[in-house]
Amino acid sequence: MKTALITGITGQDGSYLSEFLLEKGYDVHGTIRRSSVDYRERIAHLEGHPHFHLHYADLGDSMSLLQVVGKVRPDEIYNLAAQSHVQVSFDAPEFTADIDATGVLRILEAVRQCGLAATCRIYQASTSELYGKVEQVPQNESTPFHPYSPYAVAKLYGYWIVKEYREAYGMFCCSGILFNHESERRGETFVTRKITLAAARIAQGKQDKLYLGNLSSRRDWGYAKDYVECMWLILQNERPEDFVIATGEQHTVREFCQLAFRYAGIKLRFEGEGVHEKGIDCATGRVLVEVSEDFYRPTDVVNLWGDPTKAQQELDWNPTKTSFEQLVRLMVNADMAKVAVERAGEEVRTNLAEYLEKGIVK
Ligand code: NAP
Ligand code: G4F
Repeated sequence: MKTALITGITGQDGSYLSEFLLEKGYDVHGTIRRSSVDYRERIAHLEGHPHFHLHYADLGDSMSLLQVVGKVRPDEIYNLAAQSHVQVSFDAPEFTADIDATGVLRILEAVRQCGLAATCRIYQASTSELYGKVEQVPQNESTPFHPYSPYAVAKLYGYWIVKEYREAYGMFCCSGILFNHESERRGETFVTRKITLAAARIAQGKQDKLYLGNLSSRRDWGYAKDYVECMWLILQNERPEDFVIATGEQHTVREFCQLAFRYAGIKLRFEGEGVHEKGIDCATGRVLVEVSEDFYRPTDVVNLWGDPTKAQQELDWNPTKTSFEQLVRLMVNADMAKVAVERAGEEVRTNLAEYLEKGIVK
């Protein structure tokens, strides 16, 4: 039985990767952080599984990493932990650098210090944000990098230090340059999930309006569940190499928004430009989407479009397993159900309060 260690196991990708590796028969270990609130929602269903184990560690704390790597002695490490929000990296650039850049070095050194350099394979969660102010479309493994946020600059260090350890010490460590991947488990402040949740709430009368930033920004959006398979394939490859993981298809935030609202039962038309652009409900004339400068970034990456040819040919990976339309639909369906359950809960609470007040129930 192979042993895997996943940092960032509570995140979107960590949860799907755990399920995938457990299905493959791995003993899965993950690192978690102490929090005053419950943040293990995405992995709650796995707790109690005989091959699923959690350990406290932080990417900012070398001692904790040394301890967990030394104890677990993994065959494979998937370093998914990161401050992963680009906009937040402008507000917390030093923290982002510590975790997303130096944190990668801490993992590599922990593996070396524990005497596992020759046996442990390491996957680093790199990103299409490295292409930043893009110099070529679509982007592949040879496209020049031009990072365009504190997050991307930190991730660029992660990319290069992985390459350095591969060349200097012969370690099997690789970066997956992953383009945006989404799911019903995506964090609620990333644009796709923010849209699907708002569309569901607006459709069910629980929200009036959605405020967004740059509607013309383009992304190559894939399904997270399909992408974790590729992380694994990268570590099963004969040689340690870096791969671009993307669908090869590009859409604007505006297109995502229009489709999400359509699946929630609302036909939107967009009018105006820049901060004055609005998304209007064709049936009622109500303005449902507005632009707010609060969601503009000091520098924004606006043209990401990946070329997954290398992963297709060398890893035999299928980039179009889940289409863009299927992705948007499954996210909207999940949020429609989530909002319906919340509404039902509210109704039960309101009725119960009324019954208690009237003495109908005691
Ligand atoms: P996510 O949902 O934001 O999850 C991030 C994970 O990192 C969480 O488990 C978080 O733990 C953990 N973490 C944050 N700071 C940490 C620290 N100081 N020490 C230990 N753990 C820490 O991100 P994701 O979407 O799953 O992405 C996974 C990785 O892929 C990230 O490295 C991200 O930068 C990268 N990536 C993502 C995409 C994408 O489109 N999703 C694309 C390219 C690359 P808590 O739950 O405790 O906060
Ligand atoms: O959903 P986003 O916040 O994702 P972003 O910045 O592309 O980063 C994600 O993908 C990267 C891979 O390329 C990962 F490395 C990273 O960890 C993360 O998972 O924003 C997408 C686009 C941006 O151009 C942004 O300006 O959507 C635009 N946008 C427009 N309105 C918005 C909003 N983004 C957010 N978060 N919120 C808005 O209201």
